This record gives sequence, structure tokens and C-alpha cells, in this order.
Amino acid sequence: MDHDRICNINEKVKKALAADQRRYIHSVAVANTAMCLASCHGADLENAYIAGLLHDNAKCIDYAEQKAMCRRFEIELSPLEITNPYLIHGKLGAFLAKMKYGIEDISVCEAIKWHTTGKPSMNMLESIVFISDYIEPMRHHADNLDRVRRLAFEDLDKCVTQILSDTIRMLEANNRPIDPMALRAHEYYTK
Ligand code: DGI
Ligand code: FE
Ligand code: FE
Repeated sequence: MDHDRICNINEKVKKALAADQRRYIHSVAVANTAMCLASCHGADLENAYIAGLLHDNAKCIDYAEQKAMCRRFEIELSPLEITNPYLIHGKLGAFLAKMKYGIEDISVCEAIKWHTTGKPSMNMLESIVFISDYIEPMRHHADNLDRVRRLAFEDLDKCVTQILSDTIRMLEANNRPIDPMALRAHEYYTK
């Protein structure tokens, strides 16, 4: 891994998340988890680490500003994202990964973009970031975490399927709206 490059991105993301130290700690934990999964499954270690480090880079921008940035940069928002703005940080974060953090690898930006909802037929890096966000060591609220953590190192698709099922069940139980992309992902992985 390119040490100087990682340190540079790390310093920038630490600043971007300075308002919420736990978010920065979570991001480093996701980076480390993603790197472990990448080495287990044969994905690129540096891309996995950087995508993990940057996945929540837009999370500390307030919602009005996130929406304003999306308007300014012509990032399209769905009606659900407008009423549930915590869903915006993936696509805005993917844009900023390119424009602010200088990430040229599109696959890293795509993994950031889909980390909250998932999507049908995720590639290895997308699956790794999606899973790492859910299983990093500080996470402890979700159902079936022991099983999900084991599956992460055994079978990425089975792991993604379990996370999508558990997330949708949790959202339904709490009467929260489900993003169409999350539904499509769930349909794809359970078919
Ligand atoms: O940013 P993080 O908190 O690290 O994690 P995240 O980006 O995966 O966001 C997690 C939250 O997003 C969690 O409360 C579940 C929620 N979420 C995931 N998929 C959907 C969703 N919320 C809605 N309303 N609809 C979804 O499809
Ligand atoms: Fe997130
Ligand atoms: Fe996260």
C-alpha cells in the first residue's frame, strides 16, 4: 500500500469528520475491516482500505448543505432521499471522493456510492465495503451479527443477502421507508 497516499487521505477525512470523532473512528475501522476482507477474498487491498476510509466522508455535512451541494453538482436526488436525507451521503461521498480526495478509480467511488442501500449484483469491492460498514468491531446493534461476521469471511454473496434481509426487516419493524435500490438488491440476492 502507498503509505503517503493513505496518510494524505486519512488527514483529509479526519478533518472532514472532525465534528464527530466516533464517525472518524468508525471510518478507520471500516477501512481495516475492508482490508482484511480484501486479503481473504483476493481483492485489491489499497482500494478496499481507501474505500472504507472514505465511505462516510460526506456524513458530517449538514443536510441542507448536502442537498445544496447535490443541486450545485447536478447529483440527482430521489423523492425518498429528499425526505430521508441521511440516505444522500453515499452518492455525495462518491462524488467528493473523486473531486476532493482525487480518487481516480471509479470502482472505489462506486463502492462508496452504494454502501448504504446496496444494489443488485455488487462486485467484490462493493460487497466488501457494504459488509465492512455493517460488521466493523464497534457495531453491535444488528441481529445475527455473529453469523454475518462469519459469513463475511466465507461467502460474500451469502453475507450480503443476510445483511439486506436483516436491514429490510429492521426498517419494516420500525415503519421506515425502504429505498427502491435496497428492495431491488434484496430481490436480486434472494431470488
Ligand atoms: O453511515 P452509517 O451509519 O455508517 O451506515 P449506513 O450508511 O449504512 O446507514 C445506515 C442506516 O441507513 C441504518 O439506519 C439503516 C439505514 N438504511 C439502509 N437502507 C435503507 C436505510 N434507511 C432507509 N430509510 N431505507 C433504506 O433502504
Ligand atoms: Fe454511511
Ligand atoms: Fe459507515
